[in-house]
Amino acid sequence: MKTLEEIRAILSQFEWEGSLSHAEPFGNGHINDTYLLYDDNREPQLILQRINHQIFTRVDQLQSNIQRVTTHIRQKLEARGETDIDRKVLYFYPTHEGKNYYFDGENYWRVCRFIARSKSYEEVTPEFSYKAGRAFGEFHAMLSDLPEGSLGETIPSFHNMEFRLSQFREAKEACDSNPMLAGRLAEVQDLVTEIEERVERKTLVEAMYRLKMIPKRITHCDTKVNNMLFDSETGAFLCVIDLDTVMPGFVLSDLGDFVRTAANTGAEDEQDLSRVTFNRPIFEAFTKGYMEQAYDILTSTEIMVLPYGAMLLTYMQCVRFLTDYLQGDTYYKIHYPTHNLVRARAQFRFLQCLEEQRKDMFDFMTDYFWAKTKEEERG
Ligand code: ADP
Ligand code: GN1
Ligand code: MG
Repeated sequence: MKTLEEIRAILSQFEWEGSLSHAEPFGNGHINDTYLLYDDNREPQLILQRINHQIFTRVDQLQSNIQRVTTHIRQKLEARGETDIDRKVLYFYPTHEGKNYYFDGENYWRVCRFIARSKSYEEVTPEFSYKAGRAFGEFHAMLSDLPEGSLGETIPSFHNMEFRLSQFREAKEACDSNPMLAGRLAEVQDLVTEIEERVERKTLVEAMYRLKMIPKRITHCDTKVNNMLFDSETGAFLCVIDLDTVMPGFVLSDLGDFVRTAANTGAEDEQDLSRVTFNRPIFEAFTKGYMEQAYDILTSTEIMVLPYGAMLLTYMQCVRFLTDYLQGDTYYKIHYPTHNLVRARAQFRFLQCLEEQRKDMFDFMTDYFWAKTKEEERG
């Protein structure tokens, strides 16, 4: 935790005119450090973030992606005469040198305007899920006309399941030969077997991409339920946040990560696995909202494989948490020694719940598509 004086010194590098009364740590992120900063009137004004450059090694690329995306969205909102735009798209303050981050010789910092009277949620109702679906559908649609190549990968192969599995296998081998960690591999053998049994099905998307059956588009790649802001008074959707991982990817990833976090009745790191169940109405509401906004930009193959995203992203997260556990917890922030293992087991339990209702999810998608096709045929 930085002191107020240290925070003031960082802030003095940015084009923000005001004075700071206090700062507090904010949010539940696993990667960056977030602070909420208050002005002299004790009003929250700014979000200060330390970008974890061990993980985001391409800070320049990352900040330029964010700039590109927020500028593009702002232009679209202005063009359609939207009001209250400063609460509907993030704004990052430039430094006095005109850069969108500041390097203090050790850490990278950025400062963003705090969106007043906003709230993020860890749990949502179907009504909110529908709004979230519309929000992410609109997010994809608004960014669909950015020229190819305008955004780079902030973390190479970020949602590539083949890559995540190769990291997992390397972690297993390294763990096996590390006396400090060897007990961990024996402890997770059951989970390793379950993961290996599913490998073929879970690498399908990459194969489809190589065969040009589905495209990559600009996607968010971290559509956790708490990465969107709603108006705390009216409940209206305001803004998509946490844009570090916006990059070319598959739209099914974004549906998948939302379902993984919002449609799980348990926590991401749930210890009591009986609390982990699949709340299907959350999936259905999100999908409906999403399709209303994104239908026109998607191909029929992309639409038909969307539900697969829920299974894929849950599986991927299970593999990623387990990999980190086998590597000695170097990636995700943990709050106790077995935290990553608990997370991996909770993700696996949720995957099983999704697999049990896999057919219902695909039926829902097919029915939606069928109805939509009929509607179009009728004109
Ligand atoms: P992390 O990488 O830690 O997940 P986020 O950018 O998601 O960082 O921020 C953490 C939390 O802070 C969010 O869930 C949200 O509640 C809040 N938050 C982030 N940015 C803003 C903002 N500009 N205005 C208001 N709240 C914000
Ligand atoms: C990380 O920073 P945060 O908590 O929004 C991670 C995501 C994972 C998520 C799991 C850059 O996101 O990919 O899905 O934790 N971000 C990165 O909760 O790895
Ligand atoms: Mg976040």
